[in-house]
Amino acid sequence: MAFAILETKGAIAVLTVNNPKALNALSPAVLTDINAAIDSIDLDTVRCLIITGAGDKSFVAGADISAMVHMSKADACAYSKMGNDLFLKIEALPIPVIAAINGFALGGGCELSMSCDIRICSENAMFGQPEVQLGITPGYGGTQRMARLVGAGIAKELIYTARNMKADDALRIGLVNAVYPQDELMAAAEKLANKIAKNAPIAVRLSKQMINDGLALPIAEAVAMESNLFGNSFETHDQVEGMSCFLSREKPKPKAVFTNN
Ligand code: DAK
Repeated sequence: MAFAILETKGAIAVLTVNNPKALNALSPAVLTDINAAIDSIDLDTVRCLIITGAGDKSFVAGADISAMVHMSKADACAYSKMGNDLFLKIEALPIPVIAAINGFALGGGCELSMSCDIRICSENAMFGQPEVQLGITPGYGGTQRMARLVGAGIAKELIYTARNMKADDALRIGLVNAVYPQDELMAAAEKLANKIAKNAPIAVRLSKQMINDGLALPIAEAVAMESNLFGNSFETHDQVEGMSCFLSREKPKPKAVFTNN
């Protein structure tokens, strides 16, 4: 049985983390299968990826506690690197990634969602970084991405208290963009993904790169980087088509297959 299922639907793909017996917890085998599924995405045709969890109870209930219980310090570092390398790959994937959070997003599950570009969730979603309750720290980027997404004060409260947070609170602090009834979540995720997929792919990819790279830079360097990359969307099919169609009041047709021009 694959612990990650990849389904392509036209210009979008859906990756389902599939370890339902353990509420989709991230064992090393699950991480390996997610990694392989990500590597198998055809980035020439797929323009947006959705990540969700199997079933209607859990997105991902964290790193697999049974796999960690007897780990040495060296094992723990290797396990942390395995997850961190994967989450960095998701964060840097050229196409946007939407987390469709359909239940528990705890520990490594919350961290997985934070490596995605956009988070939306179901009404029963539950977020948290419970690691300090288990005698460990977040190990898949939680201390870093949570603080960047919702601010250091709220991130510190959530991480130090290990408390769980419901969907409406996650919406209030900006951890998720929207909350839907469970049975409407995937349709909403696909609608959002298709809206992104309809836009010029080079411009969308560049925008992702600019936002991600710029967040790590002082503002003057960040806008200089934006100016440099801005030119890369010019002289492309979609720039010529998009602008000339605007002027002639026609509907632009972005290219079906990704190429560098
Ligand atoms: N790992 C392993 N199994 C898990 C699991 C997890 N994180 N979460 C749930 N399960 C398993 C349960 O053991 C149970 O298995 P069986 O007993 O049926 O065999 C099954 O899923 C169903 O769970 P429950 O029976 O507990 O279901 P409930 O509805 O009663 O409760 C729950 C749901 C999500 C509230 C509860 O399962 C729970 O509290 N789960 C643990 C949540 C958690 O603490 N997650 C954070 C894990 S720590 C690092 C690398 C990574 C990390 C840290 C450091 N380095 C190496 C430095 C990340 C750490 C984490 O993510």
